[in-house]
Amino acid sequence: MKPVTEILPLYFIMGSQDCTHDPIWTLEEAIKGGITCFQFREKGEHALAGEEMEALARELQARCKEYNIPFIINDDVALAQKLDADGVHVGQDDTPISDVVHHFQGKYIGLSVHTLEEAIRAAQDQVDYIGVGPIFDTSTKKDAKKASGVTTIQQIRKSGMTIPIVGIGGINADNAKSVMDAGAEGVSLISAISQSNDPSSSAKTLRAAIQ
Ligand code: TPS
Repeated sequence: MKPVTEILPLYFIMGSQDCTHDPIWTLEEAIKGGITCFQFREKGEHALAGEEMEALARELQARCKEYNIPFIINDDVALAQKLDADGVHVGQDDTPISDVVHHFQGKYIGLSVHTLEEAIRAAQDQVDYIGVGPIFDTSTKKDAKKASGVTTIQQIRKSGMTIPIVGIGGINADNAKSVMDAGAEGVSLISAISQSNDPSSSAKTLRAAIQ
């Protein structure tokens, strides 16, 4: 397993509902452009379910394996176990984090946090990394909280915590650097790549922006 900080720099998240083009093509292009991690998040309106969802997950996982990119599953703990995914990412209202930590020893475990207090609890619960956001306004997650800018990341770092952080929410090539400068190990994003007509070049531009 790669050290967690190595997989965080350009963390791409996507489900079929987020894609302008074919999801498998989109992921392959994103990998070629230099993403460092992938999270499968099939959620919301137009999301696939059941066998169709699982078939897509397996296809995407195979692409990740081919290129040695960690394959993380959002929220669906049962699917993560069934597919032996490399990790799981959960939100504050999903499966209790202590259960996830217990069942996924040796896998990457991520948790979404919105505040310094939630970050402190996440570190106590021994999650491997936190997704802090939304940093900027996002139209991708329908129930997203209010954008906080990079303030929460700065507060977490000011408090002395060293837990690995990815910023998320409305991140693009123009604002990615500000997230890194605030103290994050990486940026996590959906639409900046999933809605691109050239996901490879979008990923490349993002990589350059965070160097
Ligand atoms: C690593 N989350 C917060 S904002 C957002 C999502 C999915 C939408 C971003 O879309 N951190 C991690 N994974 C998660 N699933 C979340 C947080 C939750 P866009 O980049 O299009 O604004």
